[in-house]
Amino acid sequence: MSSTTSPTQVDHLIVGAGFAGLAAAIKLDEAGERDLVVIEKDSDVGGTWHINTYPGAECDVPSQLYSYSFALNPDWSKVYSPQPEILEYIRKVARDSGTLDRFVFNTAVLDSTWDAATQRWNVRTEGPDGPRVYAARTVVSCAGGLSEPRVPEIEGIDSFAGEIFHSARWNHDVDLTGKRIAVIGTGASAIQLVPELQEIAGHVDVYQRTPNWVIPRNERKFTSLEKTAFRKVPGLQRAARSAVYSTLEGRVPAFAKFPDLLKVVEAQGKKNIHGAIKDPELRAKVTPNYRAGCKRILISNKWYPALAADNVDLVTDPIVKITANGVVTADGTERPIDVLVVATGFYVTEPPIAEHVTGKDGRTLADLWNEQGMAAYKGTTIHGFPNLFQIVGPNTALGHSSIIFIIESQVKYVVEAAKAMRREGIGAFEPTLSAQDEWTADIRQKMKPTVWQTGGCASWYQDKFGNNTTLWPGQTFTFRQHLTKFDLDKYDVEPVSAPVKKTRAKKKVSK
Ligand code: N01
Repeated sequence: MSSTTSPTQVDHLIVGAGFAGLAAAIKLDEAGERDLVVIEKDSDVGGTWHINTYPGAECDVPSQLYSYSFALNPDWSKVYSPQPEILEYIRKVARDSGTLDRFVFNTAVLDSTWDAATQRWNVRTEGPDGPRVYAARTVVSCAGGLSEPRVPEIEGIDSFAGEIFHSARWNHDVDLTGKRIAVIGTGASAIQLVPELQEIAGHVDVYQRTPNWVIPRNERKFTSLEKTAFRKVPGLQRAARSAVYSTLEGRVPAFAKFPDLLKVVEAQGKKNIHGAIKDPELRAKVTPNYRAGCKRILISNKWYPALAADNVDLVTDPIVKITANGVVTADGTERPIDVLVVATGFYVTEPPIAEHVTGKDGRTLADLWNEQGMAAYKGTTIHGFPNLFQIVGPNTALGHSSIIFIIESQVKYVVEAAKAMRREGIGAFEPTLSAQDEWTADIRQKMKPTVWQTGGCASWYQDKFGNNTTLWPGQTFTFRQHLTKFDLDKYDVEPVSAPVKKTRAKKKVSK
């Protein structure tokens, strides 16, 4: 279809086919909201778990909880699942859901513009069949907070003559055996991939700007008896999931109100360092000088042993430039390399996608958020951007538990909103500015005593104004309580201006 033909009318356009987009499709479909399309820029479902294929990629949240509540999986091989297993899980849930016929792959959203006259979003896409326009009653943005790789702006990085790639865009065509490799970054991705590289590379230089607290990973395989019991004993797996949930929630008071309690984590981190590293200089280099939890607490049994290996150097002198052949640090040393891996994270607080979303007064989301930082009512809806839902929007990410709990909470809110639109004959809704401002002010207040604000580190949780616009500053069940009902009294609402297709609820996908 060419862009000159009339737009495809659709009730709900979901952008992204990761955990969030798939949950939105399944739950809207179950509620009878069948007229939906999921646009995905990649070739498959899975989102971050489809894209992040770097060696050693695994989840750092136990899979009993890092999975949908409506699709428990008794077959997880171990406590923390590897990326291929999580991807296969998402694929299976997608196949079983009966919604895949409405997924459009290899298609990018170019821009989305609110049209007040039709009470629809005009969403331009580009896919294998060329450009297309959808006119959608609602847009559910599930593009992910960690999807746009951030490549560091280091002088000369474009002049590097060897292979260079980001951890989230791994180039599997490059044979790394025996190579001299530099890895920039020591975050969650780097601590997983460096031990894998150490085993095969000739030499690895790890460039660390700030050390992280890394505690042991209590990993183990599930026995076949456990898997059978999860499958056969009613309620057992749900009880196991609840136990993981409660353990992780039990940590919230330390993060949110009493950061000094996190000294316990620091003791675990120091023990982890001392167990693997003998060299006092290296021990000092990897020991953080801020409160644990201020940056994400990482878990690994392999990171420190890898740093202590003979073929690995941890470089803490700042990088000043990159040449055709290597990396130059402030002390003037140039370390030659064949391959440069940038494990430098993502655009989180200034998501590039916001530049392509234009609200009702003609301003983009990026214009708005550049001025005042990211903000959304309940992390989900935005004043001036009617009928738009942000899944994993501002202040919904977690430092302690499974984001899938948050995703399911937000998706419930989307479904409740869709029902309200039909029940009340609503054509357009947006949160009132006062509701959104009150919500944001409350978050800022709650954020003040948290370790993310007081812990003495710089982190990507904070935006350029110094506000933590990324994390939810409390218990996840509180977040869920806030989103159980679609609270119409907090919204400016317009009646529907054109007839809307009928719906019929269908049987739930659940096990
Ligand atoms: O990215 P990061 P990530 N020069 O932003 C450094 C999730 N995740 O991809 O700390 C030199 O954490 C930067 O240094 P500093 C998880 O939510 C989950 O590792 O800013 N260094 C840091 O060391 C995680 O939090 C899993 O001083 C530069 C690193 O690069 C999120 O993804 C696994 C630099 C970036 O670390 C992001 O993790 C993996 C520069 N110019 C990831 N710029 C699970 O297991 C940046 N750095 C579920």
